[in-house]
Amino acid sequence: MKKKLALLLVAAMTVSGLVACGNTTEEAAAPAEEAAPAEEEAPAEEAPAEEEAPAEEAAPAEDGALISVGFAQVGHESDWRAANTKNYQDTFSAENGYELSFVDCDNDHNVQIETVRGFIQQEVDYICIAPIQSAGWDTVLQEAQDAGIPVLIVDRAVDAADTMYTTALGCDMVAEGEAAGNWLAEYLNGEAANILVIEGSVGASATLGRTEGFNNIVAQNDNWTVLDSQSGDFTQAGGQEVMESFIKSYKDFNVVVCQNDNEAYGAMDAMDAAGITYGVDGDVQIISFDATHDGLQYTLDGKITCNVECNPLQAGFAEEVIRKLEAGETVDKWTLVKDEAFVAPGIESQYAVTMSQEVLDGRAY
Ligand code: GZL
Ligand code: ZN
Repeated sequence: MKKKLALLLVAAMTVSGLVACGNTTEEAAAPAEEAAPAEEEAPAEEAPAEEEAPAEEAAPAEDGALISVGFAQVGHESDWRAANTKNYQDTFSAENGYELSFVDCDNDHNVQIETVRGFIQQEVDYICIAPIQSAGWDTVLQEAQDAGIPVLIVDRAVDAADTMYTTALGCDMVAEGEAAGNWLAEYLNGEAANILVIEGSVGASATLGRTEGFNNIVAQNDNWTVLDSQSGDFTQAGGQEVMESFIKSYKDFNVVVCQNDNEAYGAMDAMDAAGITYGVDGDVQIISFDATHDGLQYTLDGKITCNVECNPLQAGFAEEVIRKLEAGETVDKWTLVKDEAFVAPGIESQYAVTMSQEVLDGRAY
């Protein structure tokens, strides 16, 4: 919204001989306009809807105009995603000077592509994309570039040249997979492992990276066997369904790797139903990813033995980039969101923090 009005202003000023500001993203100070209604977050159970929220009086940023940001979010598949969504909505608020168009793309790549096209037509100032899958982005990223709209790739990665977007930020998923593997090697201390893997959503960089990283360490341990590796789509139902099928096919497994906490909860339900014991005192060690609050509670309780964090509070990094671009500064191509790993009480590890109530109470999400 701001862009179109500002361009008109710039045109008017140029015609009248006034010099307009140089930077493409630096807009002439458009008068504080009635904030256009931002799309409300699609309620989790429905398909993403672009409902018109009632126009609300928004506190303008210092130069009087709201910065419009379109955010094409993966979906609402996990607790991690809910924390990530809330963090963006809290950060890109009207009182902070933003008009956020948020769309929950419900884990559907085609919906996500069309959502980004919608932001381009809307002429938002910035587009944030948390890509559901890594492949298939070149065309729409080119369209955004042709429209002169900076694109931030957030949380997950795209298989596109980094000249196709302004910046990317997120965790190092390969490092997360390797952290899980390194901890397991330390914990097993030479013992054999028969491993089942419940992968995340097919084609997601979080899945690809964690799988690659973990397998890098599997390759270093001759007495480890990955019996099977199936996608649980980062959901609890998916984790339970895959674990139930694993239990039918495999008897002698002693490690289950779940690529996020919600899958781990599903896997635990399936093992409970089959009378299979897990955790520090059980027959099966569970490795999980995300280290959400509930995931770390299970780790503190010794049910999940190792939990590799992936920090969802990333909106601040995105806002910092936008502020720099607004100020005409250059930005890094990549911002790493650091994370660490946690292990159940009683386990000492060079790769992970030993859980305690104090550690859990000190977590921000
Ligand atoms: C990781 C993120 C993943 C989480 C899952 O950065 O993309 O997606 O691990 C979420 O919980 O669904
Ligand atoms: Zn991560």
